[in-house]
Amino acid sequence: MEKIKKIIREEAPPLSAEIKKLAKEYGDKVICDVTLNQVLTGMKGVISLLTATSKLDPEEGIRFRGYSIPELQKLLPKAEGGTEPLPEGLFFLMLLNRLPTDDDVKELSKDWASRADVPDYVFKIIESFPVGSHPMAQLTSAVASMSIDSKFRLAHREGLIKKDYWDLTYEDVMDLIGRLPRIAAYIYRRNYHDSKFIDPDPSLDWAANFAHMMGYDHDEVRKLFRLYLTIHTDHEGGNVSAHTTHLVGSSLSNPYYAFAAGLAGLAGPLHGLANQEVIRWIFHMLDEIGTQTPTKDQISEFVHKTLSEGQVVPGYGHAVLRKTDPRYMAQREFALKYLPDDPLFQVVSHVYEVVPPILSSIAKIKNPWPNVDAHSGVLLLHYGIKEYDFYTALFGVSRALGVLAQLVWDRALRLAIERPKSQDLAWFKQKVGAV
Ligand code: CMX
Repeated sequence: MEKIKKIIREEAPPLSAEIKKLAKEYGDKVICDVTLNQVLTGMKGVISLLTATSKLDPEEGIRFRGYSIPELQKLLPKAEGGTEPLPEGLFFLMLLNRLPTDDDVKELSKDWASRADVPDYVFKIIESFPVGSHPMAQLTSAVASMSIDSKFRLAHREGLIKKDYWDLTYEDVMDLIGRLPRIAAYIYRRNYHDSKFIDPDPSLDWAANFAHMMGYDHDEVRKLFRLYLTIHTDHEGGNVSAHTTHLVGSSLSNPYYAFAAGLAGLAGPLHGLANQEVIRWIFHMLDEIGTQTPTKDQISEFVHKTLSEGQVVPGYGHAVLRKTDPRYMAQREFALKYLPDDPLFQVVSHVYEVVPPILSSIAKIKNPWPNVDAHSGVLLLHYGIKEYDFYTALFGVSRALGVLAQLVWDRALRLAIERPKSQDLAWFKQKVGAV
């Protein structure tokens, strides 16, 4: 989209100059002390990344370029007759730091649709996986494979100059976002629907088209997909999928490699895979208790059992958040509106009442509240998307929008290759005076 490129072309040089000036004048200022505990617990709270697209407050939750989820639900353009924001609009906001008009969003939809053709070799790679293979393995490989066509990679080989890095990165990012729903839907239909593939409908918006290619054309599913693919996009820069995409991209690896690496990180059970684990855990609980309508006491007993077996309660806790995740609340509100009587939603609601007090009583757990993954599965199940090992792929398609918008700015601002310093245990012991 020429309008997007024009804005980046105009805004990147002064911003880049501002960063250089800041570094020159204040580069020696200390901005963050680091304790041994922080090093040993995954660098929590160590401020070491420059991310523009979103910011996470422990109490309030995520804000995308300053806007909370309820604000975005009001302010972002919606599909005709739709109630939920279109993910296209959030991408525009994250990328350009301004709210899009209805026309901006329509144009973006069209642009992505025009880039949605997936090369045949990608389908062949997916076909080479045994049917039933985990969708994240297939999606990661499919995305990585497209690096052979990366416009950035090919131009870099021909001597692309630094100030144009962002332009070709942008082209790859837009191609990748355009293709992702088609690829994910192909994996879905092949794994679970006897390879009965459904052609894209380019007249639909990005989210509705994705639902359509998966086989779901119900108006409420479209609404759910728009919401789902909006709220999962970004969670500032330090989470595993965002940080990995940034880190790998910092070596000038092309966007396909960088995002494939991010997807591999998302596929861990402590991160995005938790959305499938939540449903697996709930089904296991219902099986074991022997009812679809467990009481709170029965749920409590099962939670204690999970903990006593040394397992985590999936969907609860967070590295940064210290309150209920607003992404959980947005999904709960959707459920209250569209599926208040769904029996599984009742179970999820009971779990929400039972789990926080139990986790709060365990001193080491810093956040007893639910995160985004505690709620997403029940909504998908309600509409018949029951293949829960696909859920992380849905998360991944959404996550592309945030981390790839940031990747464009990483290149536009020419952020440096990442290279923190590591030390061995002896060094740390000496440093803190433990020897
Ligand atoms: N159930 C049981 N124990 C939990 C827990 C939970 N839901 N959340 C944290 N803990 C435990 C940790 O495992 C850790 O135990 P050890 O010291 O024995 O290793 C201890 O409490 C301290 O953890 P923390 O500082 O509170 O949390 P972390 O920042 O280390 O981890 C997270 C955060 C999300 C990985 C963790 O809360 C967890 O495992 N939750 C369940 C999995 C989950 O829902 N992940 C999805 C997160 C959202 C996303 O990225 O998609």
